[in-house]
Amino acid sequence: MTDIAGVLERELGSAAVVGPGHERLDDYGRDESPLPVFYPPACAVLVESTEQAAAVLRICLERKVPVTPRGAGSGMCGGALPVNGGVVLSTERMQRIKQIDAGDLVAVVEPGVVTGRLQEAVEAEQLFYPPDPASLEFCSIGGNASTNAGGPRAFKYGVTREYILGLEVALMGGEVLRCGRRTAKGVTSYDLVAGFVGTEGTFGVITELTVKLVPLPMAAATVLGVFADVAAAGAAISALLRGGLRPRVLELADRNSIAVIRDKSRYRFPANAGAIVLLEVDGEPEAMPMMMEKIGLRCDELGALDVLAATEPAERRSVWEARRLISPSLKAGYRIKLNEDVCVPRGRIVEMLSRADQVAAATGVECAVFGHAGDGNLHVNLLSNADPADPAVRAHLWGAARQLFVHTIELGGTLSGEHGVGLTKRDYIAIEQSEQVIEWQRRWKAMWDPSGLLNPGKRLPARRPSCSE
Ligand code: 2HG
Ligand code: ZN
Repeated sequence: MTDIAGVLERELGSAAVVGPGHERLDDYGRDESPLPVFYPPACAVLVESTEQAAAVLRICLERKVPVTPRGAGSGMCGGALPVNGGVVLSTERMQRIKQIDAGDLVAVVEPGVVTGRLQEAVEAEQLFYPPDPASLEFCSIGGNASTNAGGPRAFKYGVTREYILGLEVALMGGEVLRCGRRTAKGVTSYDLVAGFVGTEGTFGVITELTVKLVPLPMAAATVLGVFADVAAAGAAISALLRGGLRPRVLELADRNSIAVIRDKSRYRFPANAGAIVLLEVDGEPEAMPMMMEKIGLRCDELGALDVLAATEPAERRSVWEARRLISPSLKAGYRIKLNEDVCVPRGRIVEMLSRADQVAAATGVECAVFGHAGDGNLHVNLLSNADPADPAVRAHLWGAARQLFVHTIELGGTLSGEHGVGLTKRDYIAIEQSEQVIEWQRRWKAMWDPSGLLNPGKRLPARRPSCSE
């Protein structure tokens, strides 16, 4: 067996390699996946340049060692886990913002830049990078591109894919490819960039990104509508969507999600709060009061128990802090948090909420639902305090997830709106996609990675798909 850590240390220097015996090595065998899983790598390499990333991919191919790219490790589907061991190639040290160009409305960045830091840097120049995954304080832009991350503001501004204009990618074997453009429009090539965005590091390792920026909205305001239950909130969301309102955010959280943030929020939720709808608008400062009043009145008409309108930055920040705390608070409150992020067509949101209820009732699994309801993208969290190591417990929860997936597909939806497939959804993909579609994806993957050594075991089921864990 190759001493791959030793080889990489000789080529790249020991500072770059987290090898056997290093206290941090185990960290690279975990991520934020729902049911705790651990796949120890032989070593992790913390590259600092494109050349180093390319060298790792060359050496791994020469030595036939699997290599798994990793950003900040905030992924929730095991996409960055080295399931076959080998090398983890981490871009966490590639943190340079190389350029922010207000004239061209682009930024050029390295993949390890934390998304929230990029946002602060561009906002200081009156520019805006809209994608806002809930983990924006620690996730990185390379990981966001690799998973095509979403976030609340995707409702108005779209997901990460819409902001990636150009990429530099290190390919298996060490070739470096620059593709895409810096222009607002461009149709001269097949869309190679789209091929790397959202493919979870299975085609190549992103080493530089040219991202699109937009002008910073001059003002924003947040409205929180409190409803008696999730059915009332869902109906309100559908009515708001049909009424032509165009907030930048349209989120929902149910009773169990409110329960975990109730004590952490500055806003005192009414005792009978069964669901909340969170809306945010942006635009000219003068337009804010009128827009907020309109939304507030509409929420009242739709049966809201209470409406909070927040314009002050501190007040808005506290609403958002509470929203972003839902996921970590559920994680802290339960031994198992199996979080799915199904997405249905907008017209089926109310039905999907009731299907989630049905799954909870049929399986007896506790459930919290929140997320980007305006996009039809619901984080259905299946929760349990049973022993996560017990195979029967895991099978029961995955059985509930499977039911949820089947309901989602019946409603014309998709298994993941933003978190990805990685490892955890790989064996359920056949519920959504035909064998023909899966087979074409296998061929596409084989074009970029004929050796099958780059992020193996992800996204695509084995040739005979099985739909159990
Ligand atoms: C969010 O929107 C994240 O808060 C996490 O996508 C979702 O934990 C979850 O289910
Ligand atoms: Zn989300």
